[in-house]
Amino acid sequence: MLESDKTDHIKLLYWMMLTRAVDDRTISLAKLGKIPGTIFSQKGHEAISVGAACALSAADVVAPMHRDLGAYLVRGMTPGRIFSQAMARSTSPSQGRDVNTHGMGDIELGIIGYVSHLPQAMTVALGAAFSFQYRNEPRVALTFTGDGASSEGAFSESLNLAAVLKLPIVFILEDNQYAYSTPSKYQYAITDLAARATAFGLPGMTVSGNNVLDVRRTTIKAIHRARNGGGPTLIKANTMRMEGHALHDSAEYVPKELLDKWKAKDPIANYKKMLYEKKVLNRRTEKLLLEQINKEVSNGEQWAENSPYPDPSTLTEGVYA
Ligand SMILES: Cc1ncc(C[n+]2csc(CCOP(=O)(O)OP(=O)(O)O)c2C)c(N)n1
Ligand SMILES: [Mg+2]
Repeated sequence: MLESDKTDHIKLLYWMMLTRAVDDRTISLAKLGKIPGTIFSQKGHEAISVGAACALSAADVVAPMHRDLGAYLVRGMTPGRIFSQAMARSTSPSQGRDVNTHGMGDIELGIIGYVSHLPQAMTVALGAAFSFQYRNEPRVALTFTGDGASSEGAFSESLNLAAVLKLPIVFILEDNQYAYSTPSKYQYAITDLAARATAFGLPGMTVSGNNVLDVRRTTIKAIHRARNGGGPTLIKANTMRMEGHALHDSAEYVPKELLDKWKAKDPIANYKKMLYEKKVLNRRTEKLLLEQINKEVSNGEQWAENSPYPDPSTLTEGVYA
């Protein structure tokens, strides 16, 4: 294996481990009462958000949903800013106006702030893709949505318009088998959500959402197609939501056997195992990675905790209507 391939594998592992570490720490901070609002666990989704975001070029944009922490990190949002968003501090991307991933954007990093109303992030990404096409810029928009959100009208409308206009956009559908407490079988009657793309005349493909290489490879192809005038693609990534919908939800409605089955498919543990087998990873490198991640997480947390809350006198700033 080439040295550059090794570095690439280690980078993917690093982003997924960092995503999980930030997620785990945010949940702990919430349990310590340091976070207003709730937290959406990212566990099980790391390979999707990291793999897809790693396929983007610097000038592209991403419009994430609420389980795409990895995409924020890959695009350059620091753990400190993510913690400060969760703690509603003035140094956060939403300047303390919102918590968790809601409104957490940074256009300088090519991240469109998360739109709470599902799946409206798709329509904003669509607008960005339209502007790229209109201005003849070789840029692509990437957006994520969930299986539940795909039952909303804006999902179909976005796919349709993107296909008609051949827009440079890639849609990732994260099928984690539940939308809040509703399992897939009560949401839709088709067996594979990727088939929905066919109805609108764009390619729909399925990837293993727990395999970061599979996600990245497929997204790279779709981005290449979009950038070269080939139009949009829908990529459906299969995974499992490994925690409740949000912190308050113990998800007793999810069968334990299903969780056990998917625990064995953990995207990080399996990738690590593969890297050990290929001799890309060894104990020393793993230890260094962990030390680096722990440092970033604890420095970020401290920075966020030391950041002030927004000054009440700024309350109406940034309000346009
Ligand atoms: C239009 C709309 N209805 C309801 C909600 C509340 N809500 C937030 S996440 C969620 C579940 C979405 O399920 P899915 O799209 O499968 O994403 P997942 O949470 O499983 O990742 C709901 C109902 C919302 N944000 N927007
Ligand atoms: Mg879901």
